[in-house]
Amino acid sequence: MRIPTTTIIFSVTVVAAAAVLAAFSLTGCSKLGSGETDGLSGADVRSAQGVVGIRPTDTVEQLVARAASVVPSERQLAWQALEFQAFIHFGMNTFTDREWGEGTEDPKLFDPTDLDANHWVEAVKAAGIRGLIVTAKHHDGFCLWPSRFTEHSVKASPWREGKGDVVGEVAEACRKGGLKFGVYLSPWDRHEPSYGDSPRYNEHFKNQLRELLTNYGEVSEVWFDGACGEGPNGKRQVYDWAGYFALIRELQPGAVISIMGPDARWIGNEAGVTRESEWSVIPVAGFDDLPDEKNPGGIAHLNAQAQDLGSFGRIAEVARLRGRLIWYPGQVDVSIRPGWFYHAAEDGKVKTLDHLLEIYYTSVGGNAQLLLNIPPDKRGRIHENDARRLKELGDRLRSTFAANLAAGAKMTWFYDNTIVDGVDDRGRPTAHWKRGVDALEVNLGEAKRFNVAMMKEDIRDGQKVEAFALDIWDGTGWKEIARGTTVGHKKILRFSSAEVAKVRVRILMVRARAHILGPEHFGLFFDPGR
Ligand code: FUL
Repeated sequence: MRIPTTTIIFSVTVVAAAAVLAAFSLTGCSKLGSGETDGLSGADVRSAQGVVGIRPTDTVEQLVARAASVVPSERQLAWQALEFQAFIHFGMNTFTDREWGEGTEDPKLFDPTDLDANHWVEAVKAAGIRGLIVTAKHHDGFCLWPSRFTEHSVKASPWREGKGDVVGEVAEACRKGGLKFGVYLSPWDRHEPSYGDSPRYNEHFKNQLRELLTNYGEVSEVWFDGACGEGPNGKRQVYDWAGYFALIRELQPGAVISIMGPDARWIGNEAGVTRESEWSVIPVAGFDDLPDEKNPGGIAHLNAQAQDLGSFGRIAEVARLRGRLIWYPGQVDVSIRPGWFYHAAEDGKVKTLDHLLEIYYTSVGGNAQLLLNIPPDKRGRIHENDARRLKELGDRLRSTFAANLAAGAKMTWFYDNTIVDGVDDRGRPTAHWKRGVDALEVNLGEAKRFNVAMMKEDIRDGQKVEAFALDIWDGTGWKEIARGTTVGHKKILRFSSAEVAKVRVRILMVRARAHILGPEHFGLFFDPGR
């Protein structure tokens, strides 16, 4: 819903209605009949606030209010705060120089000469990464941990004389190094004989999940890949998604289930490209969170590759069919090299620093989480070229974001030209919370040079901003230097450097009065490399 700041009377009316309706839907009053809006299909996979029903009879104001009322679960909040994670593709393909194995590879081929998970952790931390997800089992079915339920694993390899456990070493290194730890477990398994005999394989898969979720301490994310290359005459496996989700919720309630799961959605490509407007509030024309194998990009009823996933127009379109609004933030998975696995032939094709910065700014700075893949080589080490690039990336980000030039600045919120003040228990201006904000003026006290601006919404209360502009005071008047659409968890803007003492954010369109912009929600920085 577009609420132009110039038409204050209209916006006040809509916002007041929005606030009332938002509260209404949070207490469950907006729910449709007969459990349709539960969004819980067997497994209790989504918190009540994370789903709100929408229907053809909803008015524009009701839809806006419902959209503004959807909030993340605690696990999604913690996950969004991570911002930047490492994906580690390592396994049989590393030794066969392939991207997809057949499942028939001899386990004896798996023999890293110098595997050191602590080195992986240190290499990715140099980039500023906060979590790591390892491919415990890729499509070829070879397990990086000594699963009791198959012989096709590290147990049958010469590595550490068959006594090694890559998953265990990685989990331990992450804990030691202060990184979150997650697992990728491919549902498609080209080795396991029970694959295609649906109940038997589902049992097998759950057994493997149970091992991973009970033997390695805290698991913060389970990444379910939707890929399956069986083809028309291949095996047909009906996955027990509800059963998998229930098991994860039972054993690791804090773990986010990504891609073929309810908590984080695939961004829609593997090139590191984020939409200009990334919404975490997504309308879906269905009432369950179960993935659909025909749609490898995530849960059914959602085409994760569509350009428009969350605009108000899209919400209205889905409402006509009846559906739900869910909190479903995006994750950008992309490899530092062309392939997901290590290939010596790609040693010279590590993405440039500029390319990685572009990906970082548009994903982390575009309300999405960045999951950057770094594939260890046959030694079991991160190749020198990749390690060097990770360090360069981290150095550049650290030198840019070390000092927030707006820290300590005098911030003034304007609402209908009225200055508001007062602070609530979360440090937010109270009057601002009650009455909304149209603009934030930041007085730096003296002229400072910056070329990067950062904004955040307090997403504990949802995502509301649809458009905003950034102005600088040039001594005589305000001059617009940048514009953005969605904000969400984080928006970062880059522009030619300015040296001024005063800047202003104008909120142009909101779904409910934006209650962003506490001092920790706005920053100005100088990127020395631009
Ligand atoms: C895809 C897989 O087929 C690739 O091998 C890789 O694991 C990527 C992250 O997901 O669907």
